[in-house]
Amino acid sequence: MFGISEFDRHALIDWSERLLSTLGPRANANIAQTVQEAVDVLRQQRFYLAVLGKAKRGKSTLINALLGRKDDLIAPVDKLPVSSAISRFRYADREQAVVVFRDGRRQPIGFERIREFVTEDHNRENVKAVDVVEIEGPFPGLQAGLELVDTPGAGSIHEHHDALLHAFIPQADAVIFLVTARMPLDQDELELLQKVKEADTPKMFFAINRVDECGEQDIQDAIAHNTALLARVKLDVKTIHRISAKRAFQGDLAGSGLLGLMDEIGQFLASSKGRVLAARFVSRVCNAVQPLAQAIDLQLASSGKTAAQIEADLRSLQQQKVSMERERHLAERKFQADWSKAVAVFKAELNKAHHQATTEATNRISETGVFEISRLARQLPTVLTEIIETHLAPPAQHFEQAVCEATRNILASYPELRLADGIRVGLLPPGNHHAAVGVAGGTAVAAVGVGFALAGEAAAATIAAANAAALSATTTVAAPSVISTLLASAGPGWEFLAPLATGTATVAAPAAVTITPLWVALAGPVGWTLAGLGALAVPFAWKLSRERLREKIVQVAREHIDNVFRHVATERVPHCERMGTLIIEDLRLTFDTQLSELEARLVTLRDQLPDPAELAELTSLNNHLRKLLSEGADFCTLSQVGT
Ligand SMILES: Nc1nc2c(ncn2[C@@H]2O[C@H](COP(=O)(O)OP(=O)(O)OP(=O)(O)O)[C@@H](O)[C@H]2O)c(=O)[nH]1
Ligand SMILES: [Mg+2]
Repeated sequence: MFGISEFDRHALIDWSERLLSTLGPRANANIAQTVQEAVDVLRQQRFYLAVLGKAKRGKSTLINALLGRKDDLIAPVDKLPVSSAISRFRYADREQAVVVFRDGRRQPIGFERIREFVTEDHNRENVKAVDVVEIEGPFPGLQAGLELVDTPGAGSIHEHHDALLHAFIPQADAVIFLVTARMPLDQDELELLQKVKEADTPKMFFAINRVDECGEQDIQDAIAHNTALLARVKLDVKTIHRISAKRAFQGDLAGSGLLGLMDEIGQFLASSKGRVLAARFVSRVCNAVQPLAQAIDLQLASSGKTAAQIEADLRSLQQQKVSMERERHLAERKFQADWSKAVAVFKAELNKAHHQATTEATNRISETGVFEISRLARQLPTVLTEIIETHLAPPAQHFEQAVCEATRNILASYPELRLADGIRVGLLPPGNHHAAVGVAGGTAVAAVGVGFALAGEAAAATIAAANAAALSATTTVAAPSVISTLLASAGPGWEFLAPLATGTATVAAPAAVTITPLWVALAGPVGWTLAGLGALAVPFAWKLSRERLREKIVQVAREHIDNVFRHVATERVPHCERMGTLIIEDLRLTFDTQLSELEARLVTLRDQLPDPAELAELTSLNNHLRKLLSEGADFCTLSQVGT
């Protein structure tokens, strides 16, 4: 298996060492430790391949099969939800297991004790506070640094599994996503897929497991269904593998379908492992250094002022805060009114959509020929999903447009404070934020991290030229998260429109926010797309006469459409109603917090103006740092070309 070349590895490690030595004593223990950990991972070429899926999809069985185990001692398997903690498997000449606890303690154990720490039976809800169990042994296939990761089942009755999983997913370099053909993908699985997508996991392998339990038609249906769903959430999956982990575990590798999956994994590792490792390394190091770089940036950007000028800014800011209250109250009242109207319209359109969906479903079923009826029974989840989505999407879209409009208005009319030298303090909608970042470059990006974006063309030029501009820019408070999420999800005129039926969209402002379009969010826990519907097709598929079957399908379809619309009306609409109030609270809180941060910063600056020597040192450090950080980005590009 190929990895990263010796030459590239040295270059990357050398780069991180130069970065640390440039920072000198400013590099605190946290930065040094994170960089050291990243170097360790790179040296050992560790590549985490995690198996993910809902409970009982066969994840631990697959791990045992891939490790060539004859027993389930190290990855316990059962009919009830089993795995309660994360286990990692890596190659070593000797067998050993170490339990790593959340508080950092490490306890070596024998293989026979692994069950005590990773199963719901012995470590219920992970009461033992296990962070991970590291298991080593002469496992075939793991010699080149590949580490397999077994995870607890998502969306099981054990809620803590999801928290564990969500925290782990961003660390995975690649995942094998396991589903089964008997149960169509449900809401829990869709959410898990979203998490993988949000984490930008470099690669996902997808497999339908337990195919030995199903007929060919069920497998074909599941493949078609999953293909459509993966396309809908815009996840790029080359092949949907059909496997039986159990058969492979029992020794029938050839008949298990596992060879195809292993082949795809091998090819990916050969072609891309180096690129993934390099990119991961650079991003870990850059993320560790970024807060410090931001602080330096901000200090420089405000260094041109005298203490008296800063004092004047401070007083002016405090006076305007008092007088802006009335203006703010008016803007909020108008927003509340617009929002309530949007909700009322949505409710009315929802009723209409409910009726239309029921009529369409009934007509489709009635018009289906007698010989096609059994097939329709099997495809019912997909058919109903389509119908519901078709009718639910337009009202949801209208609602999105109306509330986005209301949100844009409040952002535009929210008060703005002006300080000396043209400093303006105001809320910035995420769309403009792109422009701000574009203008002010690194400084603005950096400043966002501490709550402000410094922009304004004149100031940006100064910052770029001398890295020492005063606070004479537009000081812009990034729009609060709820609003960015909402605005990012829809509304004409926003360049990052998330088109209907897109699972997620990533927006770079104010920090990277990954959002789900509102109309998908509306489904919420109902998950009208599939949850629950999957069970419909199975129980009566072949057992009833065709005409009885038709009646039954109509009845079940109506019930499910009723259920979905009822849930949207009773669960999601009230949530949408509350969102308006939340947005205002969020807006207020964000603006107030950021104003106080700005005040505190001004006070510090007034009292501790850096002397010229300090400034010169800071400027030089900043230049070096920027150069090194951009060198890091170049590594990723180079290694991409090289592999
Ligand atoms: N028929 C069949 N059963 C399988 C297959 N893979 C796993 N199973 C069975 O499915 C059940 C669950 O398997 P596990 O490997 O424990 O599933 P898991 O996904 O790790 O479950 P959790 O740890 O609870 O999330 C066990 O009874 C396995 O024997 C398969 O390919 N075919
Ligand atoms: Mg398991």
